[in-house]
Amino acid sequence: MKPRFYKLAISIALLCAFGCTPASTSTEETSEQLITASSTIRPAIQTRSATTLFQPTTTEPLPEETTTSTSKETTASSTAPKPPTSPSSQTIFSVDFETVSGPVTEDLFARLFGYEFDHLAANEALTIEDGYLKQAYTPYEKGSPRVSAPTKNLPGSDELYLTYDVFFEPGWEWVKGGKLPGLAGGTHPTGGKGADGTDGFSARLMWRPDGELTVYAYHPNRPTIYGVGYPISGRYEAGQWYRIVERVKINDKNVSNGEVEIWVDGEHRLLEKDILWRTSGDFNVDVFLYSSFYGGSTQDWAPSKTTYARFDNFTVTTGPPESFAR
Ligand SMILES: [Ca+2]
Repeated sequence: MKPRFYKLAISIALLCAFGCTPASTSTEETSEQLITASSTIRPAIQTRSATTLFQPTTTEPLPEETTTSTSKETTASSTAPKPPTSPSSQTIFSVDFETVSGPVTEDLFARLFGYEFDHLAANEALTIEDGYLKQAYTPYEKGSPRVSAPTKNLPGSDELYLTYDVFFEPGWEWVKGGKLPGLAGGTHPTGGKGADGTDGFSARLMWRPDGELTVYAYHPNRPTIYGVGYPISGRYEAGQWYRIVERVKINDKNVSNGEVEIWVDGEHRLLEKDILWRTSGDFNVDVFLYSSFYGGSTQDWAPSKTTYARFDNFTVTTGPPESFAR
């Protein structure tokens, strides 16, 4: 068995060990019902200082992993390595939602982030209140409406870090899973299309049943047309903030040496190596992909009622962020 398929088999086995169906590693998505709109927001390449960053606070440790994990993962312990630091890390954008409140329009979204977005679909689900971004997830026949906003013109890099805080409000339902923001490149493919190595990739996160998280990746070596899951160790709960840091490193063209790495509240939770994000494609890590919805594409992915999640402190940096914990 080739090493790549062996690794994918491990990933699939892990997901299924957590109680999912085999289909869960290739979550069905519909084409994402995007509402395309043009925008005339100022061009990109705006570097902001990291002055809005945050004081670390003490947090309760995450629940211990209760099942097997891959050997690549680092479990939390007092001897775990500290997150990396880099004095040369530059902030591409940092958004803390402290200056405005109310409904989120496409123009407001672009102004806050300082970047034009390819589109902002289903933005009526988004509001800003009390210094964070709040998303409503309304049940419908395919999960919940696809709220999606990929940046345009983000300065590309062979490696970027995305940091954000997420809080699933009390009453949250995990159901079968749904999408969370992540880094991407090129045409930022999702929805069972693209990612043939020449066009682009995506590396969003997902929540999974019972509070598990995974990286949900589109790249040319995935086993189906849908994304492949790389489970993030730990189990997460509604009613508390988590800080996610995602590092994505592009691969050398046609060489399987790309990576994705995840920390949660400063604890190292995933390092997936040997990824082929691109073959000959002329793109790198150059998209922040806001994307969040329940699904899947069938009714059984939908929550039983409208649920809510909060997001805060979206930051993209060229190196490790200033703080890995809230
Ligand atoms: Ca805030």
